[in-house]
Parts: sequence; C-alpha cells; structure tokens
Amino acid sequence: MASLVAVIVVLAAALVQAAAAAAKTYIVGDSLGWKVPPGGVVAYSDWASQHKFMAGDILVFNFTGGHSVAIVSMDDFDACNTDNVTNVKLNSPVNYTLNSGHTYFICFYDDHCVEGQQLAVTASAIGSPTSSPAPWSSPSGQSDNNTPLPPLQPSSATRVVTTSFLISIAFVITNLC
Ligand SMILES: *[C@@H]1O[C@H](CO)[C@@H](O)[C@H](O)[C@H]1NC(C)=O
Ligand SMILES: *[C@@H]1O[C@H](CO)[C@@H](O)[C@H](O)[C@H]1NC(C)=O
Ligand SMILES: *[C@@H]1O[C@H](CO)[C@@H](O)[C@H](O)[C@H]1NC(C)=O
Ligand SMILES: [Cu+2]
Repeated sequence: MASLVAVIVVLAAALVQAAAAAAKTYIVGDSLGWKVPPGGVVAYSDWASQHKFMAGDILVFNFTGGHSVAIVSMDDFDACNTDNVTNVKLNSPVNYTLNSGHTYFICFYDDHCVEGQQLAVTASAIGSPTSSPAPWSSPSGQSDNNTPLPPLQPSSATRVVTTSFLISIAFVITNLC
C-alpha cells in the first residue's frame, strides 16, 4: 500500500511537470509585435499557421501606442465588426491564456482590423475539454477603460492535470476495495 501511494505521488509530480513544460508562451507576430502589419491580413494568419497551439498556452500581444486587443465572435471577426465588443485591453503587453477551440482577436481601433490587425487561433485540448475561465492578464497597477481586471486563474493545463490526478486516485481506491 505504501509503495503504491509513493508510485502515485511520483506519477502525479511527473504529470504536473509535463503540463508545466507543455504550456508555451508565444509573442504574437514575433518581432512584428501587434500592429497594423505591413503585409496586410496574411501577416497574422501566416504567423498562426506556423504554430500548433494547445489550451493553456499564453499569447503575449506586445504593442506600443494606439492599439488594443479585443476578443470577438467568428462572425464579428470576419466582418471586423467592433459593435459587440465589451472587453478591450489597451495596455501592452496583453497576455491571454488560450482555451481549447477557436479564439478571434482584433484591434478595436479605426480600420486596424480591416487592414490586417486580426488574429484567429485554434488551440487543441489537453486530454479533456477545459472549462472557460477569465483568461486575461494585463500589467498590474494599470486598469483599462472601466474593465476591472479579473483575478489570475490557474492555467487550464494545471486544472486538467489536477482532474486527471483525482480521477486516477479514485480509480486506484475503487480497485483496492
Ligand atoms: C515588444 O516590443 C518592443 C518595441 O517594439 C520591443 O523592443 C520588445 O523587444 C518587444 N518585446 C518582446 C517580448 O518581444
Ligand atoms: C453582434 O453580433 C451578432 C452576431 O455576431 C451580429 O449578428 C450582430 O449584428 C452584432 N450586433 C451589432 C450591433 O453589430
Ligand atoms: C506577460 O508575458 C510576458 C512575456 O512572457 C511577461 O514578461 C509578463 O510578465 C507577462 N505579464 C503578465 C501580467 O502576466
Ligand atoms: Cu491597432
């Protein structure tokens, strides 16, 4: 029994480490940063196509001056429609922890989206479907336009691992009885 518990502890530690190692941080656009790209709309779709995103990965939007990061629906993304935007981040860097599935980012200002400041990413789930936390994080001490900063959430990777761990424990206990 004691050795079984030891094995479980070691296994859980390895899982947590693997998840931590797997979560990656990406600077959106790499050295381009987040701006109206010189090459037009292909700039960020090309960039996104070069990466394989996973839930729990962090996108860092790095910009100076008059840009912003807003999340929109697929329809509003395709139309560069800012009318439905309720939550905009204005202070660089804007870090966003990806959930599984599609996420659509645009810049809220003027015609920046139409001119190509738009990014769609697809993140694969890690194991099981993840819940939807408030994934924004912004520089502390700065507040955007009447949008309160949500508390930092544990990464979805950690939550998935915790869930798998609890399930394995339950499984082992069931088998012992
Ligand atoms: C963010 O952008 C600034 C100015 O363009 C640049 O100097 C800096 O290296 C960038 N930071 C990262 C992490 O890419
Ligand atoms: C808000 O978004 C929905 C669906 O994305 C769209 O049909 C609607 O026209 C938008 N509302 C406004 C005011 O643009
Ligand atoms: C955002 O990510 C950058 C690059 O990894 C990091 O230097 C910065 O501390 C992060 N900021 C927040 C608020 O998480
Ligand atoms: Cu912009």
